[in-house]
Amino acid sequence: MGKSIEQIKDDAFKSLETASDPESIKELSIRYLGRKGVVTQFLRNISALPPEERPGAGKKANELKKILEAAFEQALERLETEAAATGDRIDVSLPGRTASQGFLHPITQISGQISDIFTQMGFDIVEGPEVEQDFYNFESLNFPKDHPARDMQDTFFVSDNIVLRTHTSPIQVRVMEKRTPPVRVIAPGKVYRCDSDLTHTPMFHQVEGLLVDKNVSFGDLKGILTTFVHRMFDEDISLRFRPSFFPFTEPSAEVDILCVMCRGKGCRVCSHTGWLEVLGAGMVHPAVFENVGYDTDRYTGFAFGMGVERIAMLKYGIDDIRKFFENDFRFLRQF
Ligand code: 2NL
Repeated sequence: MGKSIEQIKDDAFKSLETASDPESIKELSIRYLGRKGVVTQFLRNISALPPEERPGAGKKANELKKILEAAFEQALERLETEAAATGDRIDVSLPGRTASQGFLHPITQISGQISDIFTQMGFDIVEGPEVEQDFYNFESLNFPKDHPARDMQDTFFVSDNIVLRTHTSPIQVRVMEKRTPPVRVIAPGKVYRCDSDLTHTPMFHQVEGLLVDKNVSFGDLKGILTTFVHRMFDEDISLRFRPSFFPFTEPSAEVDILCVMCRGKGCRVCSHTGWLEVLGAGMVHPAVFENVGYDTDRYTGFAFGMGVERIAMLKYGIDDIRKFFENDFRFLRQF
């Protein structure tokens, strides 16, 4: 037979003296008391001893088993108390790790600011489908059948009769079908055009507005848009209403502001004109009112539209629209 119980005990205590961490104490416990451990093997081999030695050896081995169990447990407890008293305490003076806070995308922020300015002036926010029927996107808005905007080049066709909306005007047509004047709504949302360069992306955001009532004049349109521009950009920036054309308004105008970069002197941003185009607008064309069943003798109205990316680019002096869609955090977190 191998080592005596006394030798095993000496070995075990010597090893325990040098064990300095919980891992090695657990290993020792397995080495001596585990299923294939030294003490366990000893007890198993007792039957091989001469009969008269068996009771004494069995008793001693069982005692050693109890002694070692207690010794290992004590050693573990001692290490834990030491650790708690020294190394592993929490250092309450360490600076904490701050959780980074999320923020809205700049386009969402600007779109929200635009909506806020108009809701303060009594406009309701309305939404509608991004996949639209030809009637709501073009026909009802007085686009002739052969108008270039209907072309494959500008419009994403889903089928002959179904398109991705190219503006948010169809939302307002749907509102006019449902409500009788007075109507005062703004329609923000995503729009789609087959176009891609420095200032165009295939999807962009638009806010359109519509006001219909008795005796609505072009002067009312100028007042509302002047207030909007002053709140959006700068309380005393100059505006300019320039004659233009849209199928759905008559008369139509494009609205410019004095260049925010050079204040009218002429620079690269305003292509040396001194002015920046921010909006399109006009008095709703009678044909549009007829298409939704409004009495053109009783009601007049104005409408306007703007690109949210364009407003954001002018406000922040950004020259490439694609920056809004690249999701580069270093760009986005500046706003
Ligand atoms: C632009 C120009 C405009 C409208 C949008 C409109 C809507 C209805 C009836 C008549 Cl339901 N007009 N919308 C009117 C004039 C201009 O947008 O430059 N948008 C980015």
